[in-house]
Amino acid sequence: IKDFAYDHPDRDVAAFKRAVANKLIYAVGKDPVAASQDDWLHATALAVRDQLVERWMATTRANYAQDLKRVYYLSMEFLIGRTFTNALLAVDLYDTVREALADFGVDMAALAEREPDAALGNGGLGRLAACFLDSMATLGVPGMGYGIRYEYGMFRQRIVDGQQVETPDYWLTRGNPWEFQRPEVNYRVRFGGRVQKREGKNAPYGAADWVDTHDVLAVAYDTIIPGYGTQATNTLRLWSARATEEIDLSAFNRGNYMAAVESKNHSENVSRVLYPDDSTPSGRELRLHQEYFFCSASVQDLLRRYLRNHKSFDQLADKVSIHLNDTHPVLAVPELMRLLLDEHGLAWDTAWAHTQKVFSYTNHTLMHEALETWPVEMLGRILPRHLQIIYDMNAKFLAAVTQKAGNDVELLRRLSLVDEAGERRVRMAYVAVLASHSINGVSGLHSELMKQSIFADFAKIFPERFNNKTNGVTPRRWLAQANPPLASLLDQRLGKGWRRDLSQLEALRPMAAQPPFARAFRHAKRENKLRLANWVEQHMGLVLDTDAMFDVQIKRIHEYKRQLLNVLHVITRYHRILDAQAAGGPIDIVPRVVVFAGKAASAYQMAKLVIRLINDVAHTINNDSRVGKLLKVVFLPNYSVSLAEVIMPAADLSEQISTAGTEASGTGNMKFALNGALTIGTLDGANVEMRDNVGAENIFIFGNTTPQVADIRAHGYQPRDIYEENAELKRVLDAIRDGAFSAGEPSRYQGIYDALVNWGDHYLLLADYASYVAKQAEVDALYRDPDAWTHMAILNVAGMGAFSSDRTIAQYAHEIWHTRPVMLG
Ligand code: DL6
Repeated sequence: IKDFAYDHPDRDVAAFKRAVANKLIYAVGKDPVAASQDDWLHATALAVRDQLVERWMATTRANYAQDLKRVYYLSMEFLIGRTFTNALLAVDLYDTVREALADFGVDMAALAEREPDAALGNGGLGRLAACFLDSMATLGVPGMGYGIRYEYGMFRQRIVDGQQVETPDYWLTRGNPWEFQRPEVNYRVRFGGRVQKREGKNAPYGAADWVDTHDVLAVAYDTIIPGYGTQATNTLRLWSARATEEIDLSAFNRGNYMAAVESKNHSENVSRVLYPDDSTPSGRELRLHQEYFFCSASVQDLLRRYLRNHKSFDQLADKVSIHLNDTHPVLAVPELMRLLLDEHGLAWDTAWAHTQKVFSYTNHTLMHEALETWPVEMLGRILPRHLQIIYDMNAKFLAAVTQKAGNDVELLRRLSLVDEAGERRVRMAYVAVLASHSINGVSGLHSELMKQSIFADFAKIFPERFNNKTNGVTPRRWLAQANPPLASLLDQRLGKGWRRDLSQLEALRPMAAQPPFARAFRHAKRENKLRLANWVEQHMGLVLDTDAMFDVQIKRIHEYKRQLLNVLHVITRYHRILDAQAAGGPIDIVPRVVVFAGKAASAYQMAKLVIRLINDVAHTINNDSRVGKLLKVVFLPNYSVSLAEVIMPAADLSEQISTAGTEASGTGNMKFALNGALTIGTLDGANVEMRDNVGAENIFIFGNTTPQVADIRAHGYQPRDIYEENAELKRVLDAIRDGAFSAGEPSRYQGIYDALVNWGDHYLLLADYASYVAKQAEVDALYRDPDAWTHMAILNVAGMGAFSSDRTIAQYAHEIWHTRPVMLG
């Protein structure tokens, strides 16, 4: 490849200038004197991408030559965010490119800000997938992400009159310089039709023909995923839907233009939007189409790749691992079975044995309402062959259970892949569990609860399949890229190695007690707080006091995450300030800026009401002259990966306050602590392991534990009693109910009051309120002592080594996928 390597700029500024100028003129087609910022960004991205291509080809060739086992990570979501800075850091060209652009009079930081986020995900699960891709490439795990190239990513959130308004996120307006379209890599994905049993003495058991289908083409788009500090790269392959027929020419010729493109539009809608609103039946059907669309294309693609080097399927499980990121890709299971049975003529038992060895599955939620099930009627109409295969899997499984455990009808009903209560539905999580050799949760607590609750019966039958893989985050994006001031301080003191080996942060422990280091650490935090304050002033016109504690809760808005509990505390502080003012005495309260950000699902009315309440409370408090600098509340609109990169490093306090037993892991909790925030949190998800790693004395834990939550519920929880008994809480709730924050419409928040006081307070906010408020007082006390605060913050950073996604991926690779890293010359 060296012979063909184009003018290799390395770290040579002049050469890189030539490369960018060439791209600008010959690829973007712009004269440098007339080029816009976006043109420069595009040209620079193309020049940087060239640097990745050689590595990419070398890795691909090595993977084939070494015939390595590959991991296919199937995920409906990859919440990648921006690529530009990440790629520059990966190829170590950050300074070179900055200088080259500066010579053209172009400010690289301003360019980087113009790149749209690839918001191809909703939240935790999608962002985890992006961190995992980064770690797989960095560790040389031969892998590939498969997903959907949504044209419209996660909606843009605007706050209008305090309320969330959703607008489309068309992230591809200016094209995407990072992707390679592969029109030649396309697969036919079939829907509908009917199944014909295959007859004749040569027809293997279970094989069938699926006919009269309506087909859509899946076309590949590839993005290079660079590893850090290695030549190894991986690929993210995203599928885009194309119609099999361009337009209906006869309809067009008759002048019926709408009809001419109707079928094309219908087909191509499949990859149009991330997570269409599934509150309507047509939204749900579209989602099922999406799920099958990307599963089918991906399984066809990986089988084609396998069959390039192998003549039979005997080695399939030695060469292929398919990982299911939650249940959204579970249709890959019956799809693999269908292809092996119907297209490749394998016998059922052989096909099933391969399938079970190939698949593994990660569960990300215990919430009953989030566990996917599909109506049998819908599956049978859209994927009739797959429904048959699922029925066959179920029949064989239940027969085996009966043989072992006898005809225990109750047990069989519980284990069945089909829920027969009410409308018959296929339980996709059960299909995943039955078909996978490994089933993992994402934190120690969650993995235990998973075995005790949703998969209790399966865990008894297949105990060896269940395991834990605690989540992690990539230090490249969440420290090196997001927090340059802290990263450069760490580089000075520890060297640069922490980027690939986060356990090196341990060496910070002794430094926590060294005043010069503590001062430098505090200085880095201050810079980050200033950066966020500037952002808020520029975008929202609000001036923040950077001496105040930045108290931050940023994540999806959900009742179980309890943003509302945070609001109860904010109003409590507000009341205390007003009382102290009224009493005329000195006000002895630690100033805080309370920051919220997050999107609510468009159909989730309660979450939207919480956003409105936060904004109403912010409006009232921020405009109350009695409060001044003592309390400010900000809701930052349109939470995204790139906004998180600005917020996380600026936080003093990280709010991780879900009801114990509800948050599977959390990864924001890790990002905050890695950036030197202290955590106030419940013993939920990965908070438990964070406490173990940083030491219980260095984290603010409050609230009922998981067994206590269960106990409270079992004994008939009475939130109204708590409300009546706690005067401060009662005053807060009454203020919300009586319109103190919604004067124009006093009853606006009656529903929130009722949910907490009268309708059972499902997530136990009132049960945890007193403990939360008391713990917040401890937080205040520590903040008054900056040295002690900084000491603890440094110890938190030092304790985050275990929460690198490199550690997580190394565990997946060794314990689940059994892959070897690629060797590059
Ligand atoms: O495992 C990644 C992440 C966890 O850290 C969060 O605790 C969990 O809520 C989140 N789950 C999802 C579920 N999305 N869906 N479906 O994002 O996964």
